[in-house]
Order: sequence, then C-alpha cells, then structure tokens
Amino acid sequence: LGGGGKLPREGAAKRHLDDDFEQHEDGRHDDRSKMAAEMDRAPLRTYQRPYEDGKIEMKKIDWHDYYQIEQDRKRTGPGEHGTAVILSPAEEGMKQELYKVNGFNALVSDKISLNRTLSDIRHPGCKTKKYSDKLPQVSIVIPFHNEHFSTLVRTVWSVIKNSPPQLIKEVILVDDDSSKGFLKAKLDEYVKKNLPKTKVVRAGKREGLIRARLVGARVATGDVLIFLDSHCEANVNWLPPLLEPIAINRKTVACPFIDVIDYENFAYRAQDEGARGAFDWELYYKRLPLLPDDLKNMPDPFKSPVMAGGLFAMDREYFWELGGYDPGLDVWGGEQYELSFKIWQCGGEMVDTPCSRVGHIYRKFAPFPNPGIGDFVGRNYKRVAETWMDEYKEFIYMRRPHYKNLDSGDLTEQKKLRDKLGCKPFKWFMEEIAFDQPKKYPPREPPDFATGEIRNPVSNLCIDTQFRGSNERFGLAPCIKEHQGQGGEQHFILTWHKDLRPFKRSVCFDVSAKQPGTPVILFHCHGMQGNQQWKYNYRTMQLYHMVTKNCLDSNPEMQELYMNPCDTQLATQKWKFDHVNVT
Ligand code: LR7
Ligand code: MN
Repeated sequence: LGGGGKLPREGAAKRHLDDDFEQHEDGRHDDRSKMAAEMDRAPLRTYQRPYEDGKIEMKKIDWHDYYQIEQDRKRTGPGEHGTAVILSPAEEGMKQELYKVNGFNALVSDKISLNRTLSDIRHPGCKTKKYSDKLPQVSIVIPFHNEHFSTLVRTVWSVIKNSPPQLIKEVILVDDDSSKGFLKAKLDEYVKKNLPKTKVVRAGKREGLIRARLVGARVATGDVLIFLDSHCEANVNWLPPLLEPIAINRKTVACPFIDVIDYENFAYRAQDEGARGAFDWELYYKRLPLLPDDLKNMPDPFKSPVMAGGLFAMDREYFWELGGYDPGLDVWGGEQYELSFKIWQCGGEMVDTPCSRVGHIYRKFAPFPNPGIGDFVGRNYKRVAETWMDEYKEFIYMRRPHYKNLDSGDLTEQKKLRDKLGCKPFKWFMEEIAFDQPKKYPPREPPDFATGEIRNPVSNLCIDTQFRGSNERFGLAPCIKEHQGQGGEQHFILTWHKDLRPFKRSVCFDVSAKQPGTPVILFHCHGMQGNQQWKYNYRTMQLYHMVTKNCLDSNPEMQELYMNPCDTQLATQKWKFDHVNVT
C-alpha cells in the first residue's frame, strides 16, 4: 500500500493495515457466517411499493441487530466507539506524506480497524423506533477518485456491518480513474476476498464525481439507490429510517444526518442536531434552523429544501424518471442543487431522517489539483441556474457577474426534460419550500444595491482595500481590470444593509467624524447602519454617507480617500460601480 512505493511512508502505513486485517479477520468471521445464515432465511423479494395504494397496513418491527450491538459494545482498540486516535511523537513526524495526498490524517485512519465501532449518538427516541417490515433493497453507489485505501474500505465495512443483510442488494464502488496503484489490483483482490456483495466498476476516464455516480447508478439493480462519499462511516441501524419514507412514497428522497469524522484524529461527532439545507446567492450551502414543528416532532423525518450533496437514498426508477443527474455537470459541485431543485419542482419531496446517521470526513484541504479545465464549479452552477432557477438566476449573476460570460455548454436536453416533466417554477420552490424562519419572503438576503469595482471615471483609478484589516485606512489604485497582476482588492458590494464592503469579507467602510477630510477606515461590519450606512446616487455618481451627510472624495495624485461636503461639480467625488440595481 501507499501508492506503489511512491510514498516514503509506505512501510509504516502497510504495517498498520496488516494489523487491521488481522484484527478484522476475528470480527469478520462471525459477521459473515451470521450474515450468510440470515441471507438464507431472508425471503427473496418482499418489496412491492407496499403502501402506495393505501391497501396494506404497515406492520412495524424493531430492525436493530442486538447481537451485533452487543459484539460492538465489547470492542477495544484505537478509534473504537468513535474515539480520537492520538499519534505518538514518532508517528506525528511521519504523518505528512499521507496527509498531503488526502487532505486528512490518513495515517490515523490506518491505525483504526476497518470495521471499527462508532458511538451511538442518535436522538434517544431512535433507540425504540420501529419501521415497516417491508423495506426496499438497496444498491449503494460510492464513487472514488484516489481515495485512501483504509477510508474507502471502512466505508464499505460500516455499511455491511450496520445494515440488515437482506436489505443490501449490492455495493458498487466506482473508480473515477484513480492513479494510486493500490486502488487497482489490490483493491479488487481485497474486495473479492473480503467484502460480500461488493463490486468495483471503473469509469475508464476521469468523469468527475457526478458522472461517476451515474456510471454506478446505471449498473445498479436494487430498488433504491444510496449514494455515499468514499470516506464515510454508517452508524447503527442507519438503513431502515432512511428507507421507510421511500417505501411510503417513492417520490420521497431521504438524507441521513451527516456527522463529522475529524480529519485530524478521526473522532466521530455530530455537526448539529438537524437543520434545513439551503443556499445563498453565491450557491454556498447553508444550514437554516429547524421549524418549530420539526423540533416538536423530533426524531421524525422533516422536510429539507436542499441536500448537502453526496449522501442520500432515492428510488432507483424515480431517479431515472427525473433524468438522473445532468451529465453535463463536470468534476465536482452543483449537482446537489440540480437534484434538489428537480425533486421539489417536479413533484417529489426531500426529507432528513434524524435516526439515520452517517459520518463523513470533511477534508482539511482539497488535495487534488484542478484537472486543467478552468472554472468547472462556475460552469456547473450556471447550468443549474439557467435550467432551474428562472428569474432568480439574476441574483447569482449579481454576485458573480463573470458567470455571465462562462460557456456552460448546451442545455437543450435539460430544458426539454423540465418541460416534459411539467415542473413548477423556481418562485414556487422559493416561496413554499425554501423559505426562511419565520416564514417570510424573500427568504434570504434581498438583492444588493450595487456590486463590482468602484471607479473614479476621471482619474480612472479604483478603490482598493488592499487586504487591509479593521481600523486601517485604504485608498485608490490602478484598476485591476486594465492592469492585470496588480494584486489588490477591488470588488465591492453595497449590500441591502446599506453598508459597503469588499466582496466576501466582513469589514465595512466606516466613517466616524464629520470634519471635512476625515479618512474612511475599514471596520467589522455590524449591520446596524450608523457609521456604516451609505447611499449611492447613480445619477450624480456620489457615494453619500448618511450620518455625516458627507460624500466620498479622493485625491488622485496621493491615491487617497476621505470625506468632504458633497459637491456635484467635483470630479473627485464621482464613482462608478460595475453593476447597479436600479429597481
Ligand atoms: O473527480 C472526482 N471524482 C470522484 O469520484 C472528485 C471526487 N470524486 C469522489 C470522491 O472520492 C468522493 O467520494 O466524489 C466524492 C465527493 O468528493 P469529495 O469528498 O472530495 O468532496 P466533498 O466532501 O466536498 O463533497 C461534497 O460536495 C460535492 C459537490 O459536488 C458532492 O455533493 C459530495 O457528495 C459532497 N459530500 C457530501 O455531501 C458529504 C457531506 C458533507 C458536505 C458537503
Ligand atoms: Mn467527501
């Protein structure tokens, strides 16, 4: 192991893994013989979407595997029960190589058993919950690109160990053109020898995670598809709570609670006790507080507008009825929005299921270089916005004007699909599904007043905050647009709070005195207006400071900025934004 000898720490990593295999062997035998016996007893297929017509009454059973739980309770060893692993000083010194290529502490992973136990951190109500005795069989699809061996295999083991065997049809590992040597023959051999019902399929070329998931979904045969990232760990009895909502309504898509596996020491912990998934207008994923009813009904499933991304269960045929993923989405990003919007707008629904918990390693940093294809995330976002977001896409273009010029490829098929399925407008999604709490509209921030560079049209200089911090002054600089490579920070937002801030930072233009010549400084944005309240008059091109009633003025020779009494005749008080929202 360790990349065909490329990694200097190969020896160390290998030794840990071999230990694991042995440790693993013990537990595995009873897992497997028991599993085989149960598989024999399990009826072949009982799932016929039983509750759809309302004729069959649901019989609920306790799906917990108490034998396994008892075995697990007795386990000891590094990382068992989801505890942190602390490396010895010597090991600390050699963790870097594996860290660099994975973005997490893979040396720690190698010290932990491949079928370690986790702590049962579910809501207490989950321990006694019963679920339908008729649940669908699942195909679990796990795409991977250069995943670390032990985290990949542990993902599969956690699934096999914590699922009723008769519900697992297969586990499909999709190799998205990995270059690490051990992910080829060595993985195949390990899978064949050790992992029941598991197969490896290979994408053939780098497809990116979205098309890699499609590759897996195409060969899957189970009733339900479950997608996981390649560095996850499923917790106790995770499957029945995820499947029952789908058995009741095949157009329900269910997401587990996603817990955190610490990238440094592999400790397992909750990120929170539930949230509604959402997004902002730069399409950053956001978590909104639960609604009062969701809290009251805990730990029952609750509706969530947007999934986090990689971890969910969906009826296989329904997935294809919705066209799967847009195959034009490249490498990474945006697919969670595409599928979420599509599900809601085209007649499905999405729930989070608190009793189903799966851990995920959030990396410390992304270890993979861009495969040399430019801003694929931007292009993906544009595809999703153009296909699904109707007039709301303008909010995104306001935040990210350069998306307008990206070539996001042909969207005819996607738009045809939306027509064919008769999907609802995005406005409906925003008002009925994605609202904020308390229910109000618009759901998140209203649009900004103005964005982009702020240029003095006479001197042709731009305001530049030069990465200055709180309490610091800033000034003018040659505009970056014409002087590539100048550095600087020349992208601003006049937000709906009426403060003026450099893009993506939370320091604001602040003026605290009335005297002419008072400098403008940066100060932590408080959102309370006061010394940070500005108004832009796009006719006179002046930036007016409300409290002091002065205007932003400049000295182009000194490249300085300060406040002065407003005078529409003064060229030094004229400012032009890239984009002004004049509604
Ligand atoms: O080119 C690639 N090919 C792949 O097969 C790049 C990645 N992958 C695999 C990779 O091995 C992993 O299994 O795809 C999966 C996701 O990639 P990660 O783990 O590098 O990214 P991530 O954890 O940031 O992924 C989150 O965002 C992605 C956006 O496209 C996907 O939606 C992921 O599924 C999503 N992960 C989760 O939702 C886990 C929960 C936390 C979050 C966010
Ligand atoms: Mn991931």
